[in-house]
Amino acid sequence: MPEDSIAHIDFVALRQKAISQPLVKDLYTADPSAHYFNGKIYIYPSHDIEAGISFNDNGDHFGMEDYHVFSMESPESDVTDHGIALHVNDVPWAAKQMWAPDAAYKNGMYYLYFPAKDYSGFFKIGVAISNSPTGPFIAEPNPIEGTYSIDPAVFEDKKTASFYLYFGGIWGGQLQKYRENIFDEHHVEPQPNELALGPIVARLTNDMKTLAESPRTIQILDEKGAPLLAGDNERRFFEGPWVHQFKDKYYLSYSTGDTHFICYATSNSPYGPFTYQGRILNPVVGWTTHHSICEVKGKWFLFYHDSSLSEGITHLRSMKMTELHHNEDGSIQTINPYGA
Ligand code: FUB
Repeated sequence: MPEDSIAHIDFVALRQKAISQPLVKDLYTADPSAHYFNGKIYIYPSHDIEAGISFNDNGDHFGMEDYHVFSMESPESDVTDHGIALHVNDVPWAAKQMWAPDAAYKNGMYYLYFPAKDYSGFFKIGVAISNSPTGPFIAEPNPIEGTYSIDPAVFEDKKTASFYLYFGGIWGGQLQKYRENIFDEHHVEPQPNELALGPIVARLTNDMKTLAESPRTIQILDEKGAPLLAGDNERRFFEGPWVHQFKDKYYLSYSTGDTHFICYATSNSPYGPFTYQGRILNPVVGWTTHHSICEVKGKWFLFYHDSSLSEGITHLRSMKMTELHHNEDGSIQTINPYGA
């Protein structure tokens, strides 16, 4: 929901209508990436703060500095805050803006993937490692070579025992400055009748610390097999890619940014192309919408955020969760965050 439409919102009524309440109320948390590791739910969100920078399309007001990790014994249980797991001051290459992270588990070790701006102002993606899901995580000295932009999400393909890193976001996320992995300051978002930009994917090496291949752009197709155009703002990729698997299909879900939907597309391959299927989440209060999808004991959950606790302050968000339902044919039921 855009900022200019919040002036008339009755937040008390809206919070009562909301289908779920913030998981945490003493901190602002956003972009929750949830995983079921060793019988427990772990959530890796952004930690929103008031950085004192006014709103702009570059997202400079998202001035986050650290990450906390949260856990839940079950979907119904209380949330435990495990404190600071990584701070920007402990990442040699990162200057600022610790945006949406994700985590992965492999062979007894936990890997936290995070974007931040380097000292030249470019977003890169780093990895930090711990032997505990709650950290503290020790950052590698340099960002992962070949990465750029924001919103890392790691998908483990259990069929092939491979891990894939997805990333990308336009506008403040800088993806529009790249074509075929090459940066050019003059590149801008494509014109409405040109092909939309897609999220980026690359398989990770066995040690989880580097890319095993050159990153490739994912195409999202419409129902006729034509790639989505940049002017198709209600369906095209903007930021926040996430991949999950359901009944042998790969599901790519993402935010449409300026139209504020979480949408999804499906494929037979983790590299795509993915075919657009529909909406998972209708707009929430606040400009951004960002999610993850996690299976817990045969039930599926959507983790997302909104700005209703801060009464619409777009960079002070609260993570939430609600059950997500796949239909028999594999389609996902659209969720209305404030009821029907
Ligand atoms: O939290 C900062 C940015 O806002 C994220 O990286 C985007 O996905 C959006 O949620």
